[in-house]
Amino acid sequence: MKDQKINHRPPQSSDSFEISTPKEKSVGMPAVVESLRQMNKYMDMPKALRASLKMNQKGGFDCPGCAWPDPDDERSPLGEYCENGIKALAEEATKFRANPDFFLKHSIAELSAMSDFTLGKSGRLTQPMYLAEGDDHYRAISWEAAFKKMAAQLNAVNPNEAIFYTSGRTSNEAAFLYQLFVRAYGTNNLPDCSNMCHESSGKALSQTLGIGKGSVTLEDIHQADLIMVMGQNPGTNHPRMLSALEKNKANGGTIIAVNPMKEAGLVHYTNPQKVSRMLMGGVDLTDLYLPIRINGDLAFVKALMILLLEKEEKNGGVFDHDFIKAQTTGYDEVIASIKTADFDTCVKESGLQEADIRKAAELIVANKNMIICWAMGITQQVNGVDTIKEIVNLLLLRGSIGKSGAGTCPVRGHSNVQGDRTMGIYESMSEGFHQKLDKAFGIQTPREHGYATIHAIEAMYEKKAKVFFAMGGNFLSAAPDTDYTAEGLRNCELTVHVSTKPNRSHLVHGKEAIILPCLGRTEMDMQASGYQFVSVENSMGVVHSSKGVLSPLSPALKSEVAIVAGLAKAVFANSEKVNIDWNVLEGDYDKIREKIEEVIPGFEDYNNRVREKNGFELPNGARTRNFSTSDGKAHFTVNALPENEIPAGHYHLGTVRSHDQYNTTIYGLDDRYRGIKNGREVILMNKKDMQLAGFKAKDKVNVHSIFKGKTRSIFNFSIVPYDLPQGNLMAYFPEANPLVPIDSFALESFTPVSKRIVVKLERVSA
Ligand SMILES: Nc1nc2c(c(=O)[nH]1)N[C@H]1C(S)=C(S)[C@@H](COP(=O)(O)OP(=O)(O)OC[C@H]3O[C@@H](n4cnc5c(=O)[nH]c(N)nc54)[C@H](O)[C@@H]3O)O[C@H]1N2
Ligand SMILES: Nc1nc2c(c(=O)[nH]1)N[C@H]1C(S)=C(S)[C@@H](COP(=O)(O)OP(=O)(O)OC[C@H]3O[C@@H](n4cnc5c(=O)[nH]c(N)nc54)[C@H](O)[C@@H]3O)O[C@H]1N2
Ligand SMILES: [Mo]
Repeated sequence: MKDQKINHRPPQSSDSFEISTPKEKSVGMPAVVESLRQMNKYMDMPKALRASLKMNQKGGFDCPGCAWPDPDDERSPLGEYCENGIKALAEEATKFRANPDFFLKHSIAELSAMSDFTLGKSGRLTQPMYLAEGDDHYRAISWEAAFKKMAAQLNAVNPNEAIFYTSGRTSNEAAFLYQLFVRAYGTNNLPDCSNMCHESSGKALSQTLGIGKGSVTLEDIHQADLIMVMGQNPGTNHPRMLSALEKNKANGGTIIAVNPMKEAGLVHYTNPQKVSRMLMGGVDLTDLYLPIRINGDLAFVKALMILLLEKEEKNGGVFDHDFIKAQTTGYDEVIASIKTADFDTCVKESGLQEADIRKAAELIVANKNMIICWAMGITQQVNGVDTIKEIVNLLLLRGSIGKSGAGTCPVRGHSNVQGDRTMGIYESMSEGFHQKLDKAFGIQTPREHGYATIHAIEAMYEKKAKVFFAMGGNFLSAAPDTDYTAEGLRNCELTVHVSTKPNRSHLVHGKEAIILPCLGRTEMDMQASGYQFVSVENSMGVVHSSKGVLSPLSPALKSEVAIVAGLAKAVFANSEKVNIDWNVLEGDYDKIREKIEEVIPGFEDYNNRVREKNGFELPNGARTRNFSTSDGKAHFTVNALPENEIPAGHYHLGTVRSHDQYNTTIYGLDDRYRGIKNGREVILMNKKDMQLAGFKAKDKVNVHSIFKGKTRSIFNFSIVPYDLPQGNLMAYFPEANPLVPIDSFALESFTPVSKRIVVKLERVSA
């Protein structure tokens, strides 16, 4: 068994699949049926119903899915849930168990031969598991022994040789305690999933508007005159956003969607919680759909600005001069750059029809208050930071910031990814933060910046890091360049994962490996002082509580807070420098919140305000036109057009989520809206491109990504004809991750370029 190869790439999930016409309508009855089917298949039904009624309800738990906010007053009695929220629930509260017997039955090699779908469906982890050096099976271990082993290893290395990753589901309380432990231990190596996600937004927004978060509230979305949704697929990834867009339409709003793919959720929506809407057949959401070429967004926004300037110079009234004069800098420079930009080049680079861009400009001028929403189609590009700065330019010209119905809306992914960052999960926190943390706990934390994700992978690959600890997530599969990342993890002395379910990162391990099973959001968290709740921050900066309702599926599960505290106690058992009472913090989360209040601005009176019905809003300068930049003004910036040219015979490939997955967790093998059934190893391709290259539907190809002289490949993927701009291809994340080069990242934010991989296709002969 020992020398059997461990698959670090996901094996084929299915070898037969069907293609049908993509849908133009989303949600409605099929979504309700699918939710029930998932609950029925993976959960005990009474438990499932009880839990679903508590999801996103006051006093209940926050959906473990996305970070979209909940409405204050109008939560549906059916539960403020959505199809993909239910799938997230069914996944976490599953009736299946990956218990010690499961690991005794299957060696690591056998587990790695399972597809991601099968592996995930094996169920919830129930016991801490340990893989000894040279062993081929994980075996049950006690918590105490696990903490001891980790502490011994952590105390044997230099703290900067250890890496502490966080995925974005971790609560504020757990995240704060975790970063405290890591910094008290002696490093700022705190990479997180945000590095691969909205880091470009954070960088661009903090430079231009003085805050790395979006500026709008849910009410703004309802009230905006115009919403432009760029590089985002809310029908699948933020389904509750659709009911906010529906409300915007009902209030007379206009929606523009900018996306290479015509996503069903953006086109038409039937609200599943309103019987009348189900009978009436729903609403058309998007007024203007712009099938942009991959990474054509910056050119598109520039083209819009050229047209707006023309209109401004002709008739006036387009730019908000009062605002611009009083509260911005860089206006003259940006106008000068717009004047020298070439409109035809911008049109060509965007891949859009000139008439469509003119229509969009007219809609912008006709509608006073504008919000721009965006997600991964914008951030995961080499020039992602610049594109977002260009988006800010457009909003600033219109004065569309810091007033009702206007502003920036980066739509966050994981349900507490924004909160984790607020809590200090970041490799380079400010000096002010460190000083307060030091004072609150009587410690001296290191100031040297740590590794973000890409640098952490490189450090492991180069053997500069020896311990990898992950608070949630599935680092191997989520990270770029799967083969390279796998080698990095294998170079470690110890890899540890705090997880709810088995995933591929458990199988591609260091010399020793540990899996620590934790409570999920849905489960009751009992500690010394009693029943605990945690808190999370949604995409719009509202902090609110989340309380699990289901009894934990195994008595051995620990909360993430208890795991951090347990590890800290073991690591600092003989420490003279760190003298923190971890038991007090673990036993009563109010005590952690008191400390958060001491260290992090905006959390005054945390324990009282978090108990209020709708939680509380964190301060947000951009929302009130108080820009916390160096000069207190919003900054216009000049951003060059990116270089998108590729040699003949090459394509741009983007990686996206199907309707049946949560990042690397595969719920099922279908992508209902896109008409793909029972298959994930697919390459979506324009029909004309297929003809030109001589491909038929379902032809098999190997895909080669060529970057800086190195070729990376994936094999035996099937061509699916799809309505995409010519020259653009799409495939699913994580199957296509081996193609994303480790050294291809967004400038300034170091976000892997997952949306524009330069590839060639090679036919696989039958
Ligand atoms: N059910 C479910 N919910 C989720 C997730 C999930 O996996 N499943 N993941 C969560 C996470 S962590 C995140 S970050 C979010 C992700 O949410 P999204 O950003 O919506 O996720 P992606 O599937 O990456 O989709 C990106 C969209 O951008 C488009 N696109 C690709 N390239 C370009 C481009 O160059 N320009 C433009 N304008 N568009 C482009 C794609 O066609 C696609 O519609 O969702 C969160 N919610
Ligand atoms: N090619 C490509 N790569 C990408 C992307 C892309 O669009 N294309 N998107 C990127 C983005 S936006 C993101 S955010 C990252 C996501 O990266 P990650 O956050 O690392 O990945 P997930 O798949 O969300 O993690 C799933 C695992 O988390 C664990 N888990 C679930 N719930 C909990 C919990 O409550 N507590 C704990 N401790 N563990 C839990 C389970 O064991 C599960 O297997 O991937 C990035 N990678
Ligand atoms: Mo994300």
